Amino acid sequence: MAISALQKARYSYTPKLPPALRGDLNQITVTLGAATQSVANQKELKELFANTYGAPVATVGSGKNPDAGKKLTLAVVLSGGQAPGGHNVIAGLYDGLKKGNKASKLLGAKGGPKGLIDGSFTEITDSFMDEYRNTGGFDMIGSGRDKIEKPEDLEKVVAVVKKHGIDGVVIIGGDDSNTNAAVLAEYFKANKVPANVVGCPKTIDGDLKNEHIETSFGFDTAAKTYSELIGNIGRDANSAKKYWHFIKLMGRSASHITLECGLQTQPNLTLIGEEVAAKKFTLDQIIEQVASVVAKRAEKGMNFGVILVPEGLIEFIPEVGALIGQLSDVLAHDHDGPQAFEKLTGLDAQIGWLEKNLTAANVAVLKSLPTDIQRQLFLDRDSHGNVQVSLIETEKLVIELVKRKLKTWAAEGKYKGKFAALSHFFGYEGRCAFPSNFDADYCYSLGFNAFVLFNAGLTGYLSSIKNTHKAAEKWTAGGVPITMMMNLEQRHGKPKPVIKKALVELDGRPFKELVKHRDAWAIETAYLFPGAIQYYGPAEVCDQPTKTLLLEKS
Ligand code: FBP
Repeated sequence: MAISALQKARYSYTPKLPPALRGDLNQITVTLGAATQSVANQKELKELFANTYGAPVATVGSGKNPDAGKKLTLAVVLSGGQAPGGHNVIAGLYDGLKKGNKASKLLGAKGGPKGLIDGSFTEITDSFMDEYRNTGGFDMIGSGRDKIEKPEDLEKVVAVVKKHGIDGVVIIGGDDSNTNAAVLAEYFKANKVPANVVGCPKTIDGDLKNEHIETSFGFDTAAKTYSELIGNIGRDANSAKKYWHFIKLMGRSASHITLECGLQTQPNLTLIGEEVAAKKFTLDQIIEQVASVVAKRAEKGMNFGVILVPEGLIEFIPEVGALIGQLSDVLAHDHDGPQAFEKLTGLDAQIGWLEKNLTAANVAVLKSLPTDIQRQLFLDRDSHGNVQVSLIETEKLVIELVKRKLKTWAAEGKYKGKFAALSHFFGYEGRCAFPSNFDADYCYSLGFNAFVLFNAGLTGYLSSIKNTHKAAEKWTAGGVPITMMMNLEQRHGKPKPVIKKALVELDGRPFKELVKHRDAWAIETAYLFPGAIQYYGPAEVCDQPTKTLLLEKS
């Protein structure tokens, strides 16, 4: 197989481990703290997770470990969207396992959770692993968005675990996938299946974080990849001086990526979904805000600029969020009827059906949106019941409505500029990049640490590496019980136990930093050009974590 020069060079990069995970495994031990509580709905969660609820936080440190050499068979699953560093989680896990006992085995579930349900595995060997060290993507074993949740699927997993003699399962996934990890851990315990489950926090969205999980892996590389592109666009805009660039960024509901990219590149406007929700901005108020920035720069002769739009913005606009919420409920409950929505052809028939099934207020909002956006709002929800915001062209919606607003202002003599807008969407471009040094090190550590947690007999835990805003020399390792991060949320119209999403906090330092500068950045041309991720060179260029992490932890 032909490989690029960088891929070849990255094969021999040695990821850094926290000091607690280095050296002799016989001297690495886990200590347990006090019992924990879930972040909300304690009573309900205690009942639902009767065997795993309330487990203590675990800390990895030095001490005698007589079980270090235990022979184990583990299965690893990549779940959900790609995030840079997934292969390194597998590498860390594999190296830990083989360091413990050469005869231990790691089975990779093919195509994500489905591979575990069907018992479809690839055994990971030295040569297979070496082809994927420090590379992006999830192509080593593949990923998927299937859930392990239905009783029949849980039973199938039990049969697979018994058949292959699996002692533990590592789920590498985001909030929904790790919710599944907690469900599986509970199911194993309740049914006396001698297999444990440990999760690793993955998602470019950055919304799986809390006191113990400082960041999800992939966020660092993805945000840096988009920032490179945004910086390049800013420079192009300032060179040509003729276009407004509207850039939608991935991140699902959370605006962490957009905020991070805003801080890294200083565009004219960085919209944050969570602010829109908190301040209950209507769609018209948002459009007014954007159009004002365009008009103010036009007064100074600058008919160009850069605006960042989080992909989840649409859900946070109160009137559109209410519409999406009711649409999701109505569509979730409407699979079989003879008049089912999905059987209707044509937008008019669909709107006609919705007029009978939605509130009048929601119908009015729906009708006020351009037809392309209406169609996109009807697209299938994902397997976890989330609307697929990456498929909704919010950046084009904003452009269209700003155009209308500027036309009105021009007719009233309030605006005399020229408005030529281009739209971009950066998402998939960043999910499979070569992991930055930060993600390469962080992921390898998460995987190695997952092995240590198994070795200590823990189940229902997420692997946790802390102090990540500092050099790896200062990183620490441990485990956090998944039930501790859970609450009940409405999914498919029913309450469901899930890991609580971490959205952008308006009193958090990263957002405050944006607020401090945004009036100046709106009018000035203050663009920064971060350039491409660097893998070799001085630490201040290659090993810096995100601004979000530095601001949150410093
Ligand atoms: P995860 O939550 O599974 O990590 O996925 C993140 C993400 O990249 C979101 O930012 C985006 O909205 C979604 O996946 C896109 O999903 P898909 O890959 O199915 O198109």
